Amino acid sequence: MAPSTPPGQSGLAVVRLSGPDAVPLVDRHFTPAGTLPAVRDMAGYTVAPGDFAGIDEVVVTVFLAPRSFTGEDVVEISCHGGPAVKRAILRRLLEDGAVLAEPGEFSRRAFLNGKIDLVQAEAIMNLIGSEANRQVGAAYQQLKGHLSERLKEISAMLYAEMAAVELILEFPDHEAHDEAFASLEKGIMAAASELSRLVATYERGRLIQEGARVVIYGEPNVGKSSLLNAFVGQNRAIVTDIPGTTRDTIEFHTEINGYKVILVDTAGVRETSDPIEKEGVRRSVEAVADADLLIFLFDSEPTPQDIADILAEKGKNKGIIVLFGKDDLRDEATLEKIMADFCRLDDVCEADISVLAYSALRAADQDRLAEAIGTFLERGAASGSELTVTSARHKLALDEAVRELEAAASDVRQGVTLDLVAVRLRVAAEKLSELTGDDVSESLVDTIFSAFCVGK
Ligand SMILES: Nc1nc2c(ncn2[C@@H]2O[C@H](COP(=O)(O)OP(=O)(O)O)[C@@H](O)[C@H]2O)c(=O)[nH]1
Ligand SMILES: [Mg+2]
Repeated sequence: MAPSTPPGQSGLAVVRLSGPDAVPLVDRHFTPAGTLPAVRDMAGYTVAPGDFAGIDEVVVTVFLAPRSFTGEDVVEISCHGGPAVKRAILRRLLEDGAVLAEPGEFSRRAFLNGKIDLVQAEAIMNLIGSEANRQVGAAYQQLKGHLSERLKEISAMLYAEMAAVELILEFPDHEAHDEAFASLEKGIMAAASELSRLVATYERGRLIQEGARVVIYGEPNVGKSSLLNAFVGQNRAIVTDIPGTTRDTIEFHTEINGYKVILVDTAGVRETSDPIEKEGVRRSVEAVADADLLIFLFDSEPTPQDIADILAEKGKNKGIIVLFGKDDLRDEATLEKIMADFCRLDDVCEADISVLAYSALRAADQDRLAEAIGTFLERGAASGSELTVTSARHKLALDEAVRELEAAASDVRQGVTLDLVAVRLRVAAEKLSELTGDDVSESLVDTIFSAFCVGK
């Protein structure tokens, strides 16, 4: 048993019970309205309003095993969401023998009872934790079982190749021997390339799941904190005209084009003897290293060193937006000259860097910057709702499976004994089972479900 809604006040709250005693437990405390049946007589998927132990007017929903989320009998009590109401109902049930659920226990039981696999259980957690639309989309794809299905198809390919190995081993003198080897290698490579395609989606999957880290970078006093504040819509970071005001990195979570974006304000990078500012500079450098997209902010013209820095970061596969800030202080001719000078540099043009004029005082500039960030995020996005790997755990397992298969194919090519090939195929298949949880250690299951919230 656990409250499935968050603590505090709300219109309604849900207390959920799962297990063979769920129905008799609630039955003992619930009086249905009018001529409605008692909980023990309710069919699965039915609801009844009534009185719970003289505490509150509630609505009880019954799900009977195996047709419930956990696969066990489940009863949900929707009560009014007052903290004292919830406490009283929970206490009454606890006194009557109900046990409080661990975090993720309902999902864990659903997994153990075969209602969902591990990928789907993790998808539920991601769905609950989603901050942006794309996260919801990717998690829901996985919850619906699309990733699990693809993995099952690929596993089936591997089992077919294992059978082919057995066949060759059993009939070594068969005349079509060479063909069998060629087809075996082709089959293994086909499975490997299917898996590689999934692995390749992780680059975007990570961006979707973890959010894009967009780091504002530049010298002290160019307007970095003002830019963050303009996005937040309030004075989140301290802004003064004293260089070196920002000593720490400040993060703000927002959503652009449905993507989770973590906007990071940094201390300006400069030589300093102040130990606090020094630490700030160190953190800025760290933030830059972790960035997916860097906003280089200038209030004047970039120097050759600045341009070298921009190109170096671009080379590390980061997106770059160059902003000529405090543009309200410039006249148009100056801006045109700066832009022209900057864009005339061949290396810069080739590097495909967005360049914008910006003022923290102009709302339209926020929109244009958001659009430029959005364009970066959409880069390489597949059209439609392509299946995406969003978990590092999944990516690692897939990587290992691919490595095993590539080694197996190369073994076949080089005529290494097929026993070894069979072992590699089995290891690869096990990696896939580890992903879905068909073949997984208890400690991994514990780790995964302990990250869940209570009541799910
Ligand atoms: N005119 C103008 N002043 C700005 C703009 N952005 C920041 N400032 C001013 O520049 C100074 C430094 O800003 P701040 O955001 O603290 O810069 P940081 O050190 O890069 O974080 C402050 O006095 C701000 O008011 C802008 O777009 N236009
Ligand atoms: Mg600042």
